[in-house]
Amino acid sequence: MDIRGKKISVIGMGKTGVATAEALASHNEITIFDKKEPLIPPQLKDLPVKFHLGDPNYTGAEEADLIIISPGVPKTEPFISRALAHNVPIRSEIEIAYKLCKSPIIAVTGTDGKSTTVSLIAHILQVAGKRAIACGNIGTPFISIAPSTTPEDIVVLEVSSYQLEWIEEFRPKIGMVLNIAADHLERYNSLEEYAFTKMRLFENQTGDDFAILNRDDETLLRLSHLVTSNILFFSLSPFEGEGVYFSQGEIHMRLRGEDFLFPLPETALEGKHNLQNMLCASLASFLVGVSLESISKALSTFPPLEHRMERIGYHKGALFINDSKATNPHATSKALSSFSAPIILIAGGKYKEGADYEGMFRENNSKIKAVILIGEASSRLENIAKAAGISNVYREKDLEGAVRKASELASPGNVVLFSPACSSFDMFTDFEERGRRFKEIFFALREES
Ligand code: UMA
Repeated sequence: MDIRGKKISVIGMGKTGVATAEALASHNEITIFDKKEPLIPPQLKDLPVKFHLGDPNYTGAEEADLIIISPGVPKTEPFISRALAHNVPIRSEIEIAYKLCKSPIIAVTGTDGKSTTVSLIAHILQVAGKRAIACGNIGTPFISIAPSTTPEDIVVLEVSSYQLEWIEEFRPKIGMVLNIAADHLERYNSLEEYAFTKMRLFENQTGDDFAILNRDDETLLRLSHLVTSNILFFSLSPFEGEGVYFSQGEIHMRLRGEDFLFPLPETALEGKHNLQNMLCASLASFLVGVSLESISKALSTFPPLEHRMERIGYHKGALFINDSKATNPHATSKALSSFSAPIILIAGGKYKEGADYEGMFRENNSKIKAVILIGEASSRLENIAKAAGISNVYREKDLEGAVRKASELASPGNVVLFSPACSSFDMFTDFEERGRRFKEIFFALREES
């Protein structure tokens, strides 16, 4: 679809909607709709953009040639059926950005590890002298960089299931799904529907493209028949077939029948989940021509991201870790499994319906010394933790109380892990604000003693 000159309704005036309006305003008639009344950002003030704010019905949104929908807007909003009844096409921002983009795309989706993997791939490519641009769900909307891309750049795009709901031709050169675990079940009717949405990443790929899938993930293995491009697997154990695996300290790749391997260097990334992220980032980089030597060098120089297993320091001999990005029990479980030392876990926030909290506590109960809970989910999580065999469970009214309690309970050699397993929206704007607050409290506490 050629969108120049079209009348477009942009739904949502967050990062996506603002970037979409900015990118398209000079050639299109744009109206932005938002159910709330956010402040109009300065970058839109001088553009020929109309605003329809504070109307939860988005009245008139369907009177357009095209609707571009923000990821946070669910498919159940009634204006969507009105628009479809009027044959008004609805697309996500990544679909429109894809059409404007001149670079090959490496797209990364999955429940956990997306941002780390995207940043890692971009880092490897940059170390190898390539022009890599990390964007998408990681925080910079794809459409904000797409118009200025060139065929020499490589876009490394973090994609959420929300963004895949309204694609049409979006086709990454390399796509990868890292894992599937129960998440966002308030938006999807089942885990299956969520997983199918993620697999849409591959729906337009052809025999010229690559699909990288986690062989250790049962759901992905089962859904791999949906892929029509070249499938490559990654795994933590050796397997026959094309892809990448880890064995005896080495990363092994097999491509077109040829074997390549290199020793895993010392890296700042901890845990099995990060090893998986390194495997698929290495494979994707190798596919776009980066040497094994450059990959190894880049793995050893990659700094961990803020709010993801971020070591913030020691207090009373205990190591404090900020893993605020862990917004579901799957991510927290992985964080817990990264340590052998006794762990004081600070968790809680907004409960994720349908997610496996019981499994998270049960699988790790022998190493959890205490659990400190905050937020809306705390009473439900307390019952679940106790039923899973954890006796030391405390509830605190806020994050500061939780950090103080953790410091009281901590002994030298312990790990205090802030990995909430819940979203942050009951107490904070987002996981970043939550993580920053955790760090502030930690540093203030250390200062006091
Ligand atoms: N809004 C409506 N109607 C709705 C929902 C929202 O009008 O039904 C309005 C809100 O009032 C607000 C705006 O839409 O003004 C917000 O839009 P949005 O929720 O789509 O958020 P953006 O600011 O555009 O950010 C989005 C992603 N947010 C979501 O998917 C919820 C960001 O991912 C992403 O970084 C950004 O685009 C750039 O691509 C965040 C996220 O939480 C980090 N993602 C989820 C995740 O990672 O689990 C999927």
